[in-house]
Amino acid sequence: MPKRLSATQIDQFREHGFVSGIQLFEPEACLKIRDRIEAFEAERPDDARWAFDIKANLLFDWVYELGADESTLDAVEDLIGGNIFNTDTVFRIKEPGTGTNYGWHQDAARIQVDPCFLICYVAITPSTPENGGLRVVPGSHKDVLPFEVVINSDGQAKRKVARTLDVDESTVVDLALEPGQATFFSGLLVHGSRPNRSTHRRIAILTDYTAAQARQSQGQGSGQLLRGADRWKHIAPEPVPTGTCSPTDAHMRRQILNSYPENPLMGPLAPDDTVQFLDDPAFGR
Ligand SMILES: O=C(O)CCC(=O)C(=O)O
Repeated sequence: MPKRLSATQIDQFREHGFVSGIQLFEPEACLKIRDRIEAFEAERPDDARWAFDIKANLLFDWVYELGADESTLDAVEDLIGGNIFNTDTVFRIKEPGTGTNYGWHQDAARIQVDPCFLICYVAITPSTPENGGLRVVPGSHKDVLPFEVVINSDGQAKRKVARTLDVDESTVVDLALEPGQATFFSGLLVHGSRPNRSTHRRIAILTDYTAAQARQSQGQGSGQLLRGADRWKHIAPEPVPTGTCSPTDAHMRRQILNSYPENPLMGPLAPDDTVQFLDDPAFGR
């Protein structure tokens, strides 16, 4: 018996690679989340850039808790089974009138994960076609599609990313969400989003949920086991943060990213590459 989703929603995820409009949090809870985000930005403006990016779930106790929400995990369990890791949470904030956008991509293009992880995109503010909400290509999750690797220059943290080639724009679907609603989509679904042309911030939080038995095609991933058990040991265990971006948490995140540098977001390491991620420059390496 599914725990949270209907059989139709589960079928839709399998067939089309996504299911959207799942209410995970109440709008009031989203206002509190937004307050926390904005309080951190006000107190530590220089840190928000790196702390809200890769594995923010290792830096903020409340981000960890959000990802571990039981009702969210019930939906995740319906889609990937009951042994669940959080392998990455990121904030994706688009300021009004800025160019930040995400070209067409499959997160699992450069490093494949078998079985593939799913991504939960939760809208903290409304997420609409006008403010650069999520857009997807239904049914594109069944294979890795041809892509090129580029250094992105579209307003995000600079890193190598895969960009899917030859997307047929006539097949694209815009997914509008109200605060607290989520889209669950396969890490292989082609998706992207355009700049925010509205007069308000667009805030979304994205979490990758990975089944404990999953293996990466290259390198070893790491994650926080949120539900069930891990008898496979393919994914290295990560600790839970103790504060809100304390020096201890920041140091722990750096150690994890240096120890397990190859993951779907950071991509494979070429022999002459050095590990690259945004961090507090004051720490050194
Ligand atoms: O926030 C968005 O609109 C999409 C983000 C995304 O696709 C990504 O971070 O890989």
